[in-house]
Amino acid sequence: MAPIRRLALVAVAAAVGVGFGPAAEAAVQTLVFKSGPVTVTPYDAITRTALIDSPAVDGYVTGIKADLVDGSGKVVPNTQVMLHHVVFAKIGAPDYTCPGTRSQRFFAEGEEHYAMSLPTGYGYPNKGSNHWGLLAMLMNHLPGTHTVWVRYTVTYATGEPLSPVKPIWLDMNNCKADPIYDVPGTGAAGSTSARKVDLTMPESGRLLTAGGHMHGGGIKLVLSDQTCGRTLFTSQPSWNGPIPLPLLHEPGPTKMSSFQSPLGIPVAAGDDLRLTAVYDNSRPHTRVMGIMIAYLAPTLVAGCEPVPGLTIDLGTPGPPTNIAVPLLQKPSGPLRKNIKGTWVGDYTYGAQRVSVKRGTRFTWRFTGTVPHDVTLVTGPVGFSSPWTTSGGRFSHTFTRPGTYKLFCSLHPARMTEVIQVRKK
Ligand SMILES: [Cu+2]
Repeated sequence: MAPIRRLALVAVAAAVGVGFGPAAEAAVQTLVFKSGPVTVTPYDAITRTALIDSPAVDGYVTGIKADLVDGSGKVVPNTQVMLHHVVFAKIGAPDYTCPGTRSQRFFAEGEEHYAMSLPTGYGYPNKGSNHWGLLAMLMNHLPGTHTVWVRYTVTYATGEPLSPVKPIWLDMNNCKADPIYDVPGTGAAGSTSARKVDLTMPESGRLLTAGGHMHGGGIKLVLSDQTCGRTLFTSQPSWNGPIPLPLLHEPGPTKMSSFQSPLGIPVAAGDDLRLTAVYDNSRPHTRVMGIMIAYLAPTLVAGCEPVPGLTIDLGTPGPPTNIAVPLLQKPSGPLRKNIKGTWVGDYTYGAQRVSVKRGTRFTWRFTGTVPHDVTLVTGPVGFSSPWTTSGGRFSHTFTRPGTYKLFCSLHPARMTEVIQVRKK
């Protein structure tokens, strides 16, 4: 993985009297930080974890957003190098829904470019001694190798106590670094696939803001309070905006709606808070996510108090676009009939053209030194393997006949395979 390093503070606005106790003057600063450089080879995806700089004095994060920038500080758009997703975490602090990791996820964004902003008077508490880490996944849509930095802009309040908020991370398979799953896409036109995750609220409070993250094929993310039998907020995807070319995966939403509310959505201790991710199921969508991060201000709440009006940053939501991703590299080599598996090496599949009978259990044996996967691009049923290195294996049973076009989602322009599944 990436070298772990402390990185330079790029710009700090003037702050007066920071860190001198209650008498200190209140100040709000805009802090701009950069991660270390990340170099991405042509058409490849890359993941990075790194320790990053954070505010040097005690205070509160009241807003945060992130971008990719080039060496001159210019923003790099999604159509060039895509910020698939980036997750910020406070190291050593327990996460709300995944306390075992000792890594408190407090902000995330992706292709939809969510910017978190808390209502006045609230902040995410941070100490100058805290350490931040980031997990980023980037994808290069350009034919050349490019080096980029994750730039993050933090609005930071010091010198006055704010009401603290706690970030609540909800996703469809919590506590995994890569919280993905596959939508099989075996339903009729108009059919959907829903997954859900539940959190029994350990305390009462008010949700002040939340943003969502979905992938291609996403219809909506629904946050509900099952105890009160009501929907609290629905995050909807927008699909307008330039499509990054060449297509290296199914394009994700260009925006997900978010809300902000100074009064906050009341949730009581013991309430069953549920996040439901709804995807189109009329065609496969592989490696999808359903994530919401909501910010809770703990306070006394009676059961099922009325939900106040929300300020919603809606975007222009609509149904997911139907875009078929082609294989960028034509699978080559001899047609291998009725084999039961193949190997996956660095940047190639052993057998790239395969024909098997329905019912065949096919096994990929990984031999590469860098992680690869097997991901359905188009075909009768969506499936994918985890990122795997040498010694790992993955099996899939082909129950439906048809043409399965596959690639490695990390190296989609280099590693392709097609499996023809015959009725007999
Ligand atoms: Cu690969």
